[in-house]
Amino acid sequence: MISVLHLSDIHMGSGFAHGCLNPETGMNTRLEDFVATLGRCVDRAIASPADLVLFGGDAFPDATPPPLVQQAFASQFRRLADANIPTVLLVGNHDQYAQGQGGASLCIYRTLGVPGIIVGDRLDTHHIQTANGPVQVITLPWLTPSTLLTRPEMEGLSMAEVSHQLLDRLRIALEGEIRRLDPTVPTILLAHLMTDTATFGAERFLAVGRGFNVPMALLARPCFDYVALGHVHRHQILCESPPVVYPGSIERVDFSEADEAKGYVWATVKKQDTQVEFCPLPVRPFVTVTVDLTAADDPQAKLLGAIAKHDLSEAVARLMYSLRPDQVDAVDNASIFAALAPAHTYTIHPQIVTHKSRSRLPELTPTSSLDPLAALQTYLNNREDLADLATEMVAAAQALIADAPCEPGAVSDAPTEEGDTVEDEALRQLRLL
Ligand SMILES: [Mn+2]
Repeated sequence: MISVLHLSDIHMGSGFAHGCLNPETGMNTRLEDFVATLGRCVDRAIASPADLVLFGGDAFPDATPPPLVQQAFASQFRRLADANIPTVLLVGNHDQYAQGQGGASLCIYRTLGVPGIIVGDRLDTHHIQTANGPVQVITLPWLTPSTLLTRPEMEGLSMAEVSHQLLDRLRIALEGEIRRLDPTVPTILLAHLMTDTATFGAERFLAVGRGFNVPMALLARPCFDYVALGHVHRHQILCESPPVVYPGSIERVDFSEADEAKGYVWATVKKQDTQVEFCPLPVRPFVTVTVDLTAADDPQAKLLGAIAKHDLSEAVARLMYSLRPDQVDAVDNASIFAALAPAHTYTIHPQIVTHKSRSRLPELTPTSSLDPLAALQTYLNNREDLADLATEMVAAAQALIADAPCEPGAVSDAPTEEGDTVEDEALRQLRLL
């Protein structure tokens, strides 16, 4: 039986806007949060101890983290190396350089030859000797079309055809690894990918079409005793036997993760009999206070009353309220600041509602089932100011969605910016395609 600590999606160095400068350390408090939380995972691995630590990818928000962030990350994983706990660092989409070529930020660990640390930047099988016996770990980093297909092979193909080809190649390559496995040794597949059955937040709905989804049938197979995944920030167990698990991100990366429990997975891996346990981490709460003052006789009292209903202590808070133009003077900012003071940090997003203002289009709610093109068209129909650009935008979007063999999902789990509407999100996705 091999004890495995499986964590993923650290994204260290993101969300600085949710923090503030700690005058004692000169560091952003959110970086300190992420380091402390990663530290808790490492503490557990050392204390129990774990026989193996698996990291499912996305160490940083991008492939070029600043030295301070790189160092904070390294100093935690160094503790595992010092404790002789073998560790596999998988490369996620955020860790790869822009075009998926030329390595990743994590490759420095292999270059330095850090003992016990393995970098998974390609499909490969690693035979690892742990304190409790041998284990085989197949690493499957984030795939881009260029990983498995050459440019001439992709020419003239639609996104869907590229995905199809990519899956075929993946299936063959994975089969090759599986055939060479030792059937008597426990086997783990460590992969950074999106499965066809994973649940995303509604804010990611419009990212479909970019996605390269790996079918569960390729993962949930008896040749694997544990399938350790990364990429999706919401913890979920997709299959019981063998366990196919996303531990989720270890910290809240943005407000869309406000209601998600954060943690890591403790797995006891045995041939055909692996048990998993989700271990929650005590992370900083994200709290949104939303209040509509437009019908209030006493807007100030209603606003303060709404804030008082929430426990803001040590939270990353945001206050979103709407009011009529004639109510602006009835709101006293100083007392709002005082009411929000228990929060770790807060932002205030007032919205003045006039008769002429556009409200959210009912057909563009996060749960609407419009495809991205129809959503764009609906949005443009309601934006007279964009009329001159509308035809061009739709044509560009059509060309991008239908033809471009671009990086699938390269931004699919990028944090959405706060206060964005679904429409803004749709536009941003299209620009990034
Ligand atoms: Mn990812």
